[in-house]
Amino acid sequence: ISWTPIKEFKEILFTQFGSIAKISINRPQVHNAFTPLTVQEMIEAMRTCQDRTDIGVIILTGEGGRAFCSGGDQSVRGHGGYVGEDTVPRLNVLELQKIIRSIPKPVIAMVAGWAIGGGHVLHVVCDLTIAADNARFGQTGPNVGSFDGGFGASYLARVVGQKKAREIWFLCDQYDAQEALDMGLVNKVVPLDKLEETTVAWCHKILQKSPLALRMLKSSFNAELDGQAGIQELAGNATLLYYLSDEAKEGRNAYMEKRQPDFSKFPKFP
Ligand code: 2NE
Repeated sequence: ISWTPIKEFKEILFTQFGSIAKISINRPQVHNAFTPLTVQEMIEAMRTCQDRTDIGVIILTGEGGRAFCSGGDQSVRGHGGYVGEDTVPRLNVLELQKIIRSIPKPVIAMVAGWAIGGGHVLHVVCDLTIAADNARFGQTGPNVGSFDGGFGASYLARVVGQKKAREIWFLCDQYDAQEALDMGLVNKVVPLDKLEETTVAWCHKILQKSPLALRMLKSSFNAELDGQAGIQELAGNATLLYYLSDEAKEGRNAYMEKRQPDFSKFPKFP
């Protein structure tokens, strides 16, 4: 598979293959732990994927085959957050989680090796996870003086159930790919050398589907769980669909033509 660069970044690779975008953390020397800059770059890449109408599906992964992501880089964790060049402590990975969840295109976590701590939460918030047989999953927060009580706790519990989610956080054990599959934490496990091929094949299947149907489904899955923010997403999609209709266009045209709108010809559906 020949990936073409979309934009050069310092701590991630951002490439595409047809309508598939790949965002890959490029810090294999620390098992792809993220800094504020890594996260800022991933946010920018996600926003680009959202805006580009030729991109239909996004793969999130890590370089090197030994780790997806090992969470926040503890060497830059300061007083109140992770500190970048601007010396401001941040937890901007929470912003990235929200974008992954709300971007109206499927996001697939492609996990080889470690998905640990905040890196584990990143795969949890992706729509789908395909794991290599060398993948290992877990949270470490209570070991290293951290926790993620947002999606990292509540959405994890929706995925694997309350008892298992509490076990994952309270014991900080590590789980292999088969255990992750058994608890519904991942969608598929494949040999490491088949990981990218399989993920791309899933992407191509998805790309054959109706993009609006996928968009509506993603926001529908979110709506039940995400309160008013979830309803806003689903309702935004309803507005998008309404704007495509002649009925909505009559309202806009009448306003622009400084006349009363004539909605009489539009059916009052049962
Ligand atoms: C992932 C794990 C279990 C792998 O162990 P192993 O033995 O295979 O590798 P090793 O030797 O620990 O790691 C290789 C190098 O990567 C660095 C290590 O320090 C080591 O560096 P050198 O000794 O070779 O110089 N490295 C790995 N993870 C790192 C990290 N997160 N930050 C900085 N350097 C890291 C093992 O490496 C491990 O347990 N890593 C730490 C996982 C962790 O606790 N992550 C943070 C959780 S908190 C979080 O992510 C978070 C949150 O809870 C809430 C909001 C935002 C973030």
